[in-house]
Amino acid sequence: MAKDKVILAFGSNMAGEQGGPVEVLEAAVSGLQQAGVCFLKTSSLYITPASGASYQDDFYNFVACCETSHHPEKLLKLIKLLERQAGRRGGLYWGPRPLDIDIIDYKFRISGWRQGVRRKVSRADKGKDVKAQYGQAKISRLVYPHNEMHRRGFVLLPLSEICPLWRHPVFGLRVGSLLVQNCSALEVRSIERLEKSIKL
Ligand code: PH2
Ligand code: MG
Ligand code: MG
Repeated sequence: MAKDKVILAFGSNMAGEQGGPVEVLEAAVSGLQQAGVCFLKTSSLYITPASGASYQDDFYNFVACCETSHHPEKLLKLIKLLERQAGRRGGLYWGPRPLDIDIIDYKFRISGWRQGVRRKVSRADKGKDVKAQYGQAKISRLVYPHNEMHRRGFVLLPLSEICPLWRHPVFGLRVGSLLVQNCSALEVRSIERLEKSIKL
């Protein structure tokens, strides 16, 4: 993947100001486009069981590869505005939400990951224990690559559809390897790909 691309992941599992989840997601895309974010590729829509707190409705998820000249802070501000406009309020951590937009990758750069705990690893260990090479991302508002995306089938599967060659900037692993290493077959099988994508 070229280095000036930005990857965004979208999710919705409840109705919002613009209608049902699909309408909310479409409004978010058009809000980003109006603010100068160019959509190069979008994945299919996926229906995914809610991970984390399972009592809630399934999510509609998709991933997009975009181009933007906005700085990360500006992009995040725009995302938060669109989430609020969709009707999202504080609410439960990992609770149902009309709109969630996560910055998965910002121009292949690394931010918010604790480099201080990076340790020397022997050649034999390389690629095995990623945490030994790079500390887990700290909790901060602006972290990229997203600090949990490498474990999430509902991000990795759509991403593998549109950017199969994408490599995680911290772990150096391709999206397909992350899927195989970190997601169970059961989880992957529970994800349903729809034959449609979000209208651009
Ligand atoms: N987002 C979460 C928590 N759990 N599960 C699915 N399937 N899809 C999501 O987008 C999602 C989730 C936190 O943002
Ligand atoms: Mg999220
Ligand atoms: Mg989010």
